[in-house]
Amino acid sequence: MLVHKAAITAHNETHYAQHAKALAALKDRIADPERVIKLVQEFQVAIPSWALGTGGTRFGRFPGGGEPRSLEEKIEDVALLHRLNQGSGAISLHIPWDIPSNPKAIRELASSHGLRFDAVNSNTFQDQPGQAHSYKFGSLQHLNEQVRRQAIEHNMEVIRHGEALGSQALTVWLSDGSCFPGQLNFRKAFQRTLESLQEIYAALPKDWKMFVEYKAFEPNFYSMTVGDWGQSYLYASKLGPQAYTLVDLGHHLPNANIEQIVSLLLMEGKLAGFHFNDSKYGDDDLTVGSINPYQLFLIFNELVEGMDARGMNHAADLGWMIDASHNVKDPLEDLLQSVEAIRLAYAQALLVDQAALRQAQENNDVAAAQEILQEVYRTDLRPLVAEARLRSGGALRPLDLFREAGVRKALIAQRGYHAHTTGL
Ligand code: AOS
Ligand code: ZN
Ligand code: ZN
Repeated sequence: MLVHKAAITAHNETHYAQHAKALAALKDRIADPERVIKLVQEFQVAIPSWALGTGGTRFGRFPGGGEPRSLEEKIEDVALLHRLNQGSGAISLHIPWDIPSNPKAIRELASSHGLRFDAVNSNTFQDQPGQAHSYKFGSLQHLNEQVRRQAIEHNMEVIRHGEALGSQALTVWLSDGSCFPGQLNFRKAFQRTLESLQEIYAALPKDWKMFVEYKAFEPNFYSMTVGDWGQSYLYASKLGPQAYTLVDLGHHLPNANIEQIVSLLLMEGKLAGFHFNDSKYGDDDLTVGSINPYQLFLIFNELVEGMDARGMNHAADLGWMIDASHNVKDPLEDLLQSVEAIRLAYAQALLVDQAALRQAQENNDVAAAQEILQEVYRTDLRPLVAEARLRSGGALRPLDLFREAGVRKALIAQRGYHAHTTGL
């Protein structure tokens, strides 16, 4: 482990006085800070295995060195994040990028670092070497029964890998769709996809969930077969109680009201959880909270209000995952920023005065409603999130410590500058 407990203790001692002062001032201003600290401590965000290396655009990739070369090294990286922030206690794998050769050893390695496996992801959006049939014209929607069979069996194999690791959910993201008008019969494509998903659903263990992720565009630019939450919801409803809709924040048409989508899916008991990221134009997969942190807060406000209305456990009842790609930042620094942004938005939402908001809504007091939301959004709650980290054994300032400890330099020395991660 590149950052020892002693280094975290020393770092925390250096920053403690300043932190304690900021925390005390904040505690004077807000209601029940202890509750927020405890809930933030419990709130863990899964790191995607495919985001530990440099992503890139279609024009190039500029790696920063020391990327994880194996699943074991990916787990080491997530363990390091978790050690620093005590908020990244899970990892989400993508098959076949991360097939564990020895699942028992991988499971033990993860649990020795306090990590669990969140949803496993299937991949029928790329052709793998030696694959019998191509996904050029889709996978679960394909006209050819043999292509569909291959994609169905791949998903079943992903479930088996997930079971061996203790995962309890399968995320299906399909790139299926069409690039030109007339290319596809929408109704028949939907029907074929549904039938394929039904076969996969039938193979789900009883305590598993299926997450159906939608995306409005890309790689097909005319239609996507799971193109929006309505379509995903249709599949999930027809499939049954173990199927849910997964919201990736970057998968909407510009200016979509994501918080409203979240609220209604939650109301229907069909919200799976999230692929968190941020975006300006499309599926940019940027650091969470880097472009539109207010939207993130509004989403969390709906989540907290909606989960409480259904008596749900905030930490355990939905899938909290990041889906990002890092082009110019160090991936680990970027992920530390993302987890911080998510926990901050959660803490803000916990402090919304829901009773006052309800009253403002019932009185059509629009100005008061805005004030209630913005009062908490504009309060700097970072000391609360830092306190949650501190109490769990993490660092007061994870990003600073990551830099002070020279983690990237050490990773480059260990793994080499040209180490290339599997996946993106
Ligand atoms: C693709 O745009 C989706 O966000 C999927 O979740 C995908 O599996 C993931 O981004 C890895 O490429
Ligand atoms: Zn995603
Ligand atoms: Zn995406």
